[in-house]
Amino acid sequence: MVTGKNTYILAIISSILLIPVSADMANAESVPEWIKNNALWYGQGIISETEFLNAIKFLIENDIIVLENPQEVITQVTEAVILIPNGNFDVTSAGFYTPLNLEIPPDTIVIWANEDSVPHNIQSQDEFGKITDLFNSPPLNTGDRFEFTFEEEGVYNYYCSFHPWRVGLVTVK
Ligand SMILES: [Cu+2]
Repeated sequence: MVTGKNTYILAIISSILLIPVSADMANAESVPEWIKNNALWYGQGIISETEFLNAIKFLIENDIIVLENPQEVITQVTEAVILIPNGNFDVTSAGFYTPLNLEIPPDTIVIWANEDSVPHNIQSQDEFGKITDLFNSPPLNTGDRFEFTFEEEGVYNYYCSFHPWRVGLVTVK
């Protein structure tokens, strides 16, 4: 017969197992005997809920249950690449930035990669074509890269001051 308390223990253990844990968790031998007894005693009503939860706390504090660091997940950043393709310098060519309008979530690192045969730069500007100081790369030779992290939502314009007919967009949303 499953008592209320046993059901509660099962719920706690189930919820612990749903938390991403490292492979060390599988090593049941590292769970001290007194904790296994605590689970039994809790089920039998011999010890209190607080004492039982303290046993689980012990497992976490002693790295027997290893929780993934939630902070790492939250601050994880992604990268996106904008190619400056061959022929980009040529006003008559179709060598547009690829993609021409990059759409990304906040906190994405954008990397411009110069695959053209001549140097380019990347200069931020506003929607009217006026230079802003948000980002400004040095001249990028063939094979060079420049990166900038977009933290906030918005539409960001940029161009190349050597070839001012080349304009591109980064949309953060
Ligand atoms: Cu250029």
